[in-house]
Amino acid sequence: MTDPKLAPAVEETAEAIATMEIRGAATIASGAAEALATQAREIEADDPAAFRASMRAAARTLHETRPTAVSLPNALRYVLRRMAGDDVGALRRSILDAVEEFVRQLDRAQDDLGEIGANRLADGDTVMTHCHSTDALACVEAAVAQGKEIEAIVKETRPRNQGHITAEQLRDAGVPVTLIVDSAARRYLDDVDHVVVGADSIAADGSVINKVGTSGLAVNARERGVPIMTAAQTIKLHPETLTGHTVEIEMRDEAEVIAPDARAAIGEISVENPAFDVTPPRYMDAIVTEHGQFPPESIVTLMRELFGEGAARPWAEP
Ligand code: RUB
Repeated sequence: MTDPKLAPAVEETAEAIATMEIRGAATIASGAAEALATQAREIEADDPAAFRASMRAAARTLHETRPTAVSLPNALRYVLRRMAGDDVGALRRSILDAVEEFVRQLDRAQDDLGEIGANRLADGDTVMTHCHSTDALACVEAAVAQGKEIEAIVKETRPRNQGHITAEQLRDAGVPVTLIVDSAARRYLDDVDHVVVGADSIAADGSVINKVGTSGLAVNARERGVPIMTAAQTIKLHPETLTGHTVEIEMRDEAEVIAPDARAAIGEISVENPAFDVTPPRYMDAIVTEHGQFPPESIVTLMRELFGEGAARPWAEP
């Protein structure tokens, strides 16, 4: 049997996720869902079985791009689970409806968690950020919309400097921004009232998996007595950790850390480039979701409520 055909947009989205043109957990989730919608719209299938197989193939291609970003399988699972119908037309409609609902929920979740996170920030606060998280920014932006004056100290976040995106978006929101190198974070924590970070995924024990450097920042914030919150929609909760699986950390290209010629000039060295790290729950004050804020250790209750049915992998079915 030949492999089902993929819509060009699926390949393009997969490439954009792999190269991080589309990045950040929530944006990856909505990008992948939209790609499934395009697949459903554009692919000609002779019968329901061929349509279903083509949707699963599209989901597989998307899933392989950044396999440790849990929002990606959560998005694919949400859409494929709702694929239903006796003919191709009905199946197609079910996918398009599911994607529309998924993206709507994602937007609403971010607005809702932004309001909740904003309540933790006071007028006149200075926040420190790490990397670029749309969920974390939603909290700061909502605080500004509430009329609070907020300033930001933004870590550049090596190796890819996503802090620059944060700096630009905060400037656009009217927030005064000071950009610092990552290693200056502890020095500037003395000027900070609240650290706000996002999450790539959250484990059942309340561990926060986020851009590498988050755990060191959290430990330093605790040592300086500065509260730290993670803003994370429930799409970031990692259902497989409910059954004891550990979270795999994505290792990225070494060339992101050092250019090949500079590396060659140094001589024989090895280079490691983990994309994320794990912050144990004891270093995080709160996880803010669209369902409210939780001490990290109690996030498991919410996970059971939302993912009680487990973590199927519908894209892996033949
Ligand atoms: C991005 C990162 C973000 C989370 C949350 O890493 O760690 O903090 O993904 O983002 P990368 P959001 O740049 O490697 O994707 O809140 O936008 O979902």
